[in-house]
Amino acid sequence: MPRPGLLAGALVGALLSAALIAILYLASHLAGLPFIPFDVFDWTARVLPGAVITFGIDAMVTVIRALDIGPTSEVAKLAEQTMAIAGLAVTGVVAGIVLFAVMRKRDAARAISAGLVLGAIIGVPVALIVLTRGQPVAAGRVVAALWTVVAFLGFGAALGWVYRRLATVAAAEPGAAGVEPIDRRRFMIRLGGATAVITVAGATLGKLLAGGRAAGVAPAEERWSAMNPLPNAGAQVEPAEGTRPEFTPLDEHYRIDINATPPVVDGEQWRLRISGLVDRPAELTLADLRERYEPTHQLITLACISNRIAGDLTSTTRWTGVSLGRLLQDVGLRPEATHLRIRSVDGFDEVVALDVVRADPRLMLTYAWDGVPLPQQHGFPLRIYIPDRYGMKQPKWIESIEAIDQWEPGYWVRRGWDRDALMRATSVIDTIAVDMMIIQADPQSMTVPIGGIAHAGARGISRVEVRMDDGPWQPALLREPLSDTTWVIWRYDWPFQPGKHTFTVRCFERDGTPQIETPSSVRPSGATGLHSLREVF
Ligand SMILES: Nc1nc2c(c(=O)[nH]1)N[C@H]1C(S)=C(S)[C@@H](COP(=O)(O)O)O[C@H]1N2
Ligand SMILES: [Mo]
Repeated sequence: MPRPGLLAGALVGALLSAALIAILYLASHLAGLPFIPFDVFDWTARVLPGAVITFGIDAMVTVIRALDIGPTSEVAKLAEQTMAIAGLAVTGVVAGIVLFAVMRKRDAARAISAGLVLGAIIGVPVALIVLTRGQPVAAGRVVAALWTVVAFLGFGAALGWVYRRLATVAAAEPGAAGVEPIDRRRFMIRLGGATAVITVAGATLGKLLAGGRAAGVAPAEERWSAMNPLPNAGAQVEPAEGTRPEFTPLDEHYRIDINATPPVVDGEQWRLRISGLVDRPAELTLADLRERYEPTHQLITLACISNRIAGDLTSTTRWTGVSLGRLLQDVGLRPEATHLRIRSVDGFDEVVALDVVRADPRLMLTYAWDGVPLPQQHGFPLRIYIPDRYGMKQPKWIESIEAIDQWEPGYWVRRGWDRDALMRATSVIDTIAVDMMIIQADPQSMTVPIGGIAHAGARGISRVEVRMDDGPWQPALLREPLSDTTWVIWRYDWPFQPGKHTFTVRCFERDGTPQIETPSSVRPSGATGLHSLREVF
């Protein structure tokens, strides 16, 4: 009587891990537990060498851009989540194969014990990951770790039980050839049906629960942008048709961070701890920050250092918060303090020099975007704004600030990225609005509006130029920007000429410094190079 084969083990492992994933998912929404595949994925991302992570992200962005399947940051998060879940599914398949292989030469009656051992071998390390992660867990981290062990023991026991059933079905009819395979098949079909029901029910229910309490963004009509004209409403230069929105709708702001799902912070429980080389360490509530200090507002274009030339990892909104310089007066910095170490609930951290803090009053601890509390995925309840730096220098979900007396590398700096991460000047062609061709006084001469953005952190843009093919650089019109820290919308009305043409754009900073034309990749200091678009007319 043949024992069930390794292929059967793989199949059973796959079915049971699908059910396990659905149960873990449901539990995460039902009981405030972490969704374990995401926790393991996030942990892996933190322990793998920076070069491997960068390579992975880079490959992912290349694929997303090549396939043109949607906003890079959203698709990338979805891809990460898929990888996380696939990782557990693969683990389940391997576990199935291993158990079925191990049991071949053993008494089938001991399959459940063997399954439990296997469950513990997977579950205990995973539980340790869950236990030691810094993320806040609503149900408590110990509960989450225990739940992890229980879930994997359950998985292992189920695997063992299925093995024993398959083996005994075979053993029950010794010699009765023809009976045994059908029974096995029937059992497998039933198992498939049962796991499918669990998987679909768990996933559907979990999804419903997730939707029910989505930590959404405040409704559009409550936002600052719905109630106020943009400060440049009277600007002379109109964007060319097809230029991106000058002010990014809140739900379209790009998102980049090291979490498969954003950390959930309870705003009531949360405190900002200020400690280290200060005279009066403090613990501030969100209400303290909002009420004790005059709010500062700033329209800001943020960009990710991983944004490629003409990429979509950059957005603009209105930030509101407390001047950090002002806040520090109240805690009384000791003379030895030279830097601030900022830590976030997701294990992210950065170190900012006090010279930088003192040099720019716009540097702020931010609690609102577009007039409403920070969206969960953008760092609720508190993030920092450091003018002129890429996003990697600007922690979201801040929990503590410690004054220290030396520089230390932050999260991405330790992983090989630029220690200052000053934003590069960049310019992009968003549109060549052929459909909007404008007929001039002389009907023979028509112009096509070409437009886009230019941005150089807080250094401003003084000039944008556009070139057709290898022709001379022509000046573009600049729209008055939303502020001195946002991108500038430019426009060039191109005298139409039929044929194939390549358009290239370049910009100059406020002080005349030209954008770097030599192409370089995003790592380690941000992309440089010019953006070109080719069009056939
Ligand atoms: N705590 C925390 N803060 C973080 C990150 C992170 O992973 N964790 N990512 C940084 C990076 S790389 C960028 S580009 C910006 C993006 O901010 P956004 O997602 O709100 O656009 O957040 C920064 N702050
Ligand atoms: Mo970033």
